[in-house]
Amino acid sequence: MNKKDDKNTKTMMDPKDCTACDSTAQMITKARKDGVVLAFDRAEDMKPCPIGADSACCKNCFMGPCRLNARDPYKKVGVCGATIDTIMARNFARAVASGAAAHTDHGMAMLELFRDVVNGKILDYEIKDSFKLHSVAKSLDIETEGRSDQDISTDLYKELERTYTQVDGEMPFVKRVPKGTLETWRKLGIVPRGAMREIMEMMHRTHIGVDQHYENITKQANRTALSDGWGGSMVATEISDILFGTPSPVEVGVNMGVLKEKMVNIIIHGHEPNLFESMVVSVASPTLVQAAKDAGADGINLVGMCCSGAEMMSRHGIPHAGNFSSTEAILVTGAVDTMAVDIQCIKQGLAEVAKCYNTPLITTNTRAHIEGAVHIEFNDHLPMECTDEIVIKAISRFKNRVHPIEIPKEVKTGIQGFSHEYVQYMLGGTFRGGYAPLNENIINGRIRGVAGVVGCTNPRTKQDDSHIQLVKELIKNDVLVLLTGCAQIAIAKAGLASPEAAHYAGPGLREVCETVGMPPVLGLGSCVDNSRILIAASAMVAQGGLGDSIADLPVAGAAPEYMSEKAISIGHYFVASGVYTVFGVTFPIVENTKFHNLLFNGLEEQGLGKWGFDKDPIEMARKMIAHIDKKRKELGIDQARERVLVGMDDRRQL
Ligand code: NFS
Repeated sequence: MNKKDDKNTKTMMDPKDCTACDSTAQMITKARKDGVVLAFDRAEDMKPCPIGADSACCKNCFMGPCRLNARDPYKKVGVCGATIDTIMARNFARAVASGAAAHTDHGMAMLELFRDVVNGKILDYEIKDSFKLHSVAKSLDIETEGRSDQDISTDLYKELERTYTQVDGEMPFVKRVPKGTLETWRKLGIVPRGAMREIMEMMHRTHIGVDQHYENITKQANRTALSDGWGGSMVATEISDILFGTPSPVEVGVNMGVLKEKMVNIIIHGHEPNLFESMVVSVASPTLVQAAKDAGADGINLVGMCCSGAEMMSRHGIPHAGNFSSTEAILVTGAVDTMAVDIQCIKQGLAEVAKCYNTPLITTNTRAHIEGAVHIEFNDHLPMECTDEIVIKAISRFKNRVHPIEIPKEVKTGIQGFSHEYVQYMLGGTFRGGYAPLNENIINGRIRGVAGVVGCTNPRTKQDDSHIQLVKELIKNDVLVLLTGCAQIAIAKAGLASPEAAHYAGPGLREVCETVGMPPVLGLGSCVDNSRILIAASAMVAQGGLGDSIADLPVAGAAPEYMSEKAISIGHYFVASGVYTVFGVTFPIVENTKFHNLLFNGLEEQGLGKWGFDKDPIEMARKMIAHIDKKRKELGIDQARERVLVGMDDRRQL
């Protein structure tokens, strides 16, 4: 039962403290009135286990689970003798392996689709971006001159398959890694081979009685994470661009106000673009549009949520209804006629909430069924069979709507869809495309540095709030911000994705934004599209003037509201690529231990990046800016300006 009794309702947290998103707050209030429980309330109800939160417990075998005391971490060991460092390193490494597996399996699904499009077995999709096909092929030294797309694609498939299956040697996209970074990886023995091998070895090593040195476990965690960033995730992004088109800037509305009371509202939530791409075709079908009209609707309204939403928003300008923490809340509007999902970040709680509002929740992927949801399997060979049926279910629900509708009004319009390719045209012009202007503006100090702000929202913290505060603080200090995933949606909802938001930026960044006509934050797409940030970082190194490895760049990363293992994998591949990366909410490690010291200092001494942690977004920004300034100093380009201190007035405005 999903209802909560009245006596508990009184003690609940004020919705305004649960989220900075007014629409979501409005729906939390309504849900409570309707007696429906959302993740925000479940989070209040379920206090995190303190031993687990510190990663001081091990359940990798059945002599345990063993619990060590985080306050006195070296006092005890597990039954097998495992120390706190071994236990934490194993738990951390398994999170990396799980996150990497999610991204690489997603990438592999895209690669399989590509293979069958190329060999003619799948006819409903095609290669939309031949230019991108050629540029990816060239980056892997595949001959393109005078060859057909078909031949290039066949070679590209064969080459990229190695990303997964190769047992020895270096992964294909390692060719894109800057020289200095690659030398460090080779010296440390962490160049990824094939993702399957790295993930398998990671799981093996973390089995009871195998790898019991935290440094050696971390070494394999580095390699596993890199097989995600420069492997599975990068394949997912590049192949999706080839098949569906490389994003370029597009104006899009974001937040729950994109739902339309008089239309059949369909939400797609998940991560793989093929389902969504097929939905776009289905909702345009004249027969189905007519069926919707016959049911009394003005038409069909297709919107996205979470990462597949972020990807479709960036690629095609499809409206986006909200990020991870809003997926249950939006059902409370009563206006969602169907929510169809595929993989990742799909809360099981959606099934109960959907039931309360008579909304069909449809699972579509063979890997992800949910008890209580309807399963309509999506098949790349016959995609419309599934997506047409989803539309039919939605029309039928529209016809039989029984719940009163309450749609929050908020919609913020901004510019999305900044692929790394577009960034170079935008800054360099069509004829002079390149990263020279970005590097020049960094060197002359107009842009202090670049920050990637990425990752989830988490009901353990006020939704969107840390993202907004962090990003405002960064741009105010002339740090250009690149966004992906749910962070991108949080910032879009706050109205910071429009060129007018340049007035929040410091004078240098503002000047660049106004000259180019761009917002001070650039949304790059979904979480697998973090690979675009890696490519942009490599391009900055290749352009010259900012060192010879990613670790030399005045850049930093953050995931202030993360919650998933995928985010740990992303954070770790940024660290292993040379980036200082700060997480918020919680960090699953006991402080003042050897493993903690390795992640937060030791890796940097090895020539990689390092981890940071802070719950306070302003402190987080301070740490990132201090790191950027340190790198500027090391590069000898620190003559630029002092940091702007944010006054009380500014903080109040935030
Ligand atoms: Ni990323 Fe996307 Fe969002 Fe977090 Fe989940 S949707 S892959 S994991 S919650 S950003």
